[in-house]
Amino acid sequence: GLPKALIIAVLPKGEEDSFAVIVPLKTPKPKTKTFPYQLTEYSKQRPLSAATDRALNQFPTPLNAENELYSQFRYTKIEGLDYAGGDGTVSRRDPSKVILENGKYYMWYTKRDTPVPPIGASRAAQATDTIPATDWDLADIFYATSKDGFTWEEQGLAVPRPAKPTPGWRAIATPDILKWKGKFYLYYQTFDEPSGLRGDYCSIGVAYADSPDGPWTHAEKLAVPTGAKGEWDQFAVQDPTPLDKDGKVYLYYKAAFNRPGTVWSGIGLATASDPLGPFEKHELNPIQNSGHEICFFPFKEGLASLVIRDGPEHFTIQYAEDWVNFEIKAITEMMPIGPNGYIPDAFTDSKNGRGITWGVCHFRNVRGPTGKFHSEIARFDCDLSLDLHDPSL
Ligand code: AAL
Repeated sequence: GLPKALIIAVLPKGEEDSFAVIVPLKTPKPKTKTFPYQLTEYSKQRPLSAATDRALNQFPTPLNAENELYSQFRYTKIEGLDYAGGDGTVSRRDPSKVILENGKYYMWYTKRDTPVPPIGASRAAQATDTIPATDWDLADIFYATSKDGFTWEEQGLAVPRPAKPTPGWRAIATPDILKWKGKFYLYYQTFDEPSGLRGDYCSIGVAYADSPDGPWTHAEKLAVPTGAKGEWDQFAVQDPTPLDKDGKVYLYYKAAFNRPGTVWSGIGLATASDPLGPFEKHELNPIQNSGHEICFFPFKEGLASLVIRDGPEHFTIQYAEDWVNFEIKAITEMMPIGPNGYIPDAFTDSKNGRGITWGVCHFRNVRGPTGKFHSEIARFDCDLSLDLHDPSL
């Protein structure tokens, strides 16, 4: 007839260590404690389950709204971009960071405008000069500007596919922007075969311009080639994401290693003293074990990262004070796909990154009225800023 356990609830206002715990009656009462308990102190007095141990002793920050690097995400359809009535022939995806220049927001992205929708990676051998294999096959880099980040106007082609045999002649995709000493650099994936033929194989190329409106010059030389045979990034280097730190270009990229076969994503870092290279791959690569498309932004003295989709740590937000050794700071949900932020301090090397409140991403497999699919760029909003009330954000 006696109860087997007591539920102790400790809920003092404002105490981070508030908790409720079921204490079996056999457990000797902690002698010294009066409320409020310090949870970690108390936990030393009896054995912990693996899960409680992780929660109390291994996660360095609270996984809740008080955590600066925790956020959920809100999505808004953007106005002004046309998708050919959703017939699958026009697709936009994988947008760059948003930058503010000449009083306008700019973004660059993959645009495919082909006579027919893609036939799929598994049928890549049947792709032709006009029939795309994947959504980003036969694509070029376009750009759009906006006054408010919600309505965008496409300004046209920024970088076209170069002529054969220059790398990227088949497709260029997934760009990101760097502003460096008053000039602009676009990094993107270069494909020399239809994506899907052997895998999603590509390298990283670069183009440069004096103005965000171009004209852009596609550098003949690759910025970041794939790794040598047997290295983790031997098949593909993707999603280039440039930032600057200590007078160097820090370029993060993904390699879906283990391909062909199970996709096991890793994120690497390559650095250079000049945006056109040569880039040196970091000795600790891959520096993240998870993630797909990449979104990094300076945060305090370090670098924060949205870790999305693939890998054992997907759907987390991570932080590396040294920009190399990342730790999980938050676990979240419904993260943006293919995102990049509006990062006012992306290129200031301030050592005091302020975070982000919005950016752009894409939605894949948007179904049109005739049942065909394409990708669309959307806006996301979040709360990953230390200056939420700063009107410049
Ligand atoms: C995206 C990105 C890269 C891939 C493909 C187009 O999710 O990771 O850009 O190559 O898919």
